[in-house]
Amino acid sequence: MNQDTSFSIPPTLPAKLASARKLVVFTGAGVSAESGISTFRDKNTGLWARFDPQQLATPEAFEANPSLVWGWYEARRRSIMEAQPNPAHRAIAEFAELIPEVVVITQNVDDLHERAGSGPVLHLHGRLDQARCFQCSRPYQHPGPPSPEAGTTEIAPPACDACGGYIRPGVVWFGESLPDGIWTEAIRHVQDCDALFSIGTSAVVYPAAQIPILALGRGATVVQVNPEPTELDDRLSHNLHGKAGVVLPALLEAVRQHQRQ
Ligand code: BJW
Ligand code: ZN
Repeated sequence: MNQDTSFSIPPTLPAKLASARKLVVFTGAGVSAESGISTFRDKNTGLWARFDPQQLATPEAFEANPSLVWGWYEARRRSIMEAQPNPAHRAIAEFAELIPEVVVITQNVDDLHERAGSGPVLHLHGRLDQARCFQCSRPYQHPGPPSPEAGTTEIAPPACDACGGYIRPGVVWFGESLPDGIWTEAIRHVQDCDALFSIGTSAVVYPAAQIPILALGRGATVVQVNPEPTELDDRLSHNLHGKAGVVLPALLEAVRQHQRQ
């Protein structure tokens, strides 16, 4: 079956969304896949199929080999800088024209939601362009784009102006807490929403994966958009199996049409 076209929008869904007061859009790597950014867990193209997360995405890995980790993240920072928002990012931003309050909660470390015009955007796992000191946490401003050799070789991280410590990527590694206040703010929005989209996430990383479950618990309309099955399938009544860049514009148009009637 062609997964791009296997979804159909349940007839009652546009009306439910059109009457929502607050929509939370929860996203993962799949929403940026059509912009050319790798997901993590795809069996063939995912980052974790090609690289070992224990050697790259933990504080211990950075302490063991800071240049390996910094060089790898600089290559990813470049691929994000070169990428453009796709129709899914744009449709999500346009939902703000139809629903009074729309909040994006993303696990992604790219800035494609912001570049598509969404706001506010809460980054549960940080942002790759917001580096800071590994020792004293002082924010670090990248002087420019990554060097062309990023991705082909190890690159020593810059030193912190304040304490001389290594600068680290602005992301949340395994075993680390989410950024101060962001998790609390995200939960506050979820507890207050009447609709939630869970888009392009395998929903296996905690605590982020609790977000759709919490929305279900409060009786919100929860819609999942994903071409593949996920942990959430059995719990949700609205599973739109397709690519985000196809499903989201169609869903936006269906809600628009309902509001015009
Ligand atoms: C498409 C598509 C298209 C493709 N359209 N869809 C409870 C139980 C077990 C373990 C734990 C637990 N609690 C904590 C843990 C440990 C750990 C964890 O969850 N481990 C599990 C993996 C077992 N969690 C942590 O360590 C977290 N910290 C923590 O818990 O601190 C304590 C704390 C508790 C409470 C409050 C506050 C603090 C930190 C987790 C940090 C995760 N970091 C990473 C790396 C970020 C840096 C980097 O970018 O390198 O974040 S891991 C990686 O996974 C990344 C992602 O944000 C995250 C989620 O992945 P995502 O987005 O779902 O991507 P994929 O690849 O998994 O899925 C993509 C999906 O898209 C697929 O379904 C595709 O089908 C789909 N798709 N094309 C739509 N076109
Ligand atoms: Zn420092």
